[in-house]
Amino acid sequence: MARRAGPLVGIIMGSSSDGRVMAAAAEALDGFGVAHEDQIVSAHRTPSRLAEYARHAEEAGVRVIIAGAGGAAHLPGMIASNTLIPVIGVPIAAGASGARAAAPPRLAALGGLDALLSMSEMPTGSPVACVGINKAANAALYALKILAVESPALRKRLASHRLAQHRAVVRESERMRRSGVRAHSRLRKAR
Ligand code: RP5
Repeated sequence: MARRAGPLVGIIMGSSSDGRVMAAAAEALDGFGVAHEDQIVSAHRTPSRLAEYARHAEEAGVRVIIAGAGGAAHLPGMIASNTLIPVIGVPIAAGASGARAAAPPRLAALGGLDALLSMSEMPTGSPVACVGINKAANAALYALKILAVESPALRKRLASHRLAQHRAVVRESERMRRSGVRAHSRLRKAR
């Protein structure tokens, strides 16, 4: 895949209150130097904008869309039904993690399970890949794997990332082996 100016990944979310969770997707993509464009698109508050966004993403050459939403969370499914670009949904524990996190969570009654089921149970015809609740970084890593199919350079970076994860666990294990699990977890808490 040749280097280009436009965004390869479109990050969208139903509300600015989803931003704190979705920032983890942007952070992961930034870590790999992959360009993304971030927008708010609400399936129920801005339905016409949703269709416009799907057209825009196709025209801009976006290869993967990461869509985060909470509650009934129809954003990823509706975007998927408007485009052929693969969509990865991030179910958000709405109200629990947003800008108003300090306020009593209004929509967190189902703890994100509502959004998870809305995305993973898309009826046959318009599939949405779905990560765990609030797992925006995983959505980005999955998007990177999709992009890596066409990019040997990105594939290499993902392989180094995997090796770095492996080494970090081995280092941590060695520390635990020396100190024992009780002291190790005390140290971890103190860190
Ligand atoms: C959904 O409703 C959004 O994705 C958000 O998670 C949730 C709450 O939105 P706000 O009331 O915080 O704007 O559409």
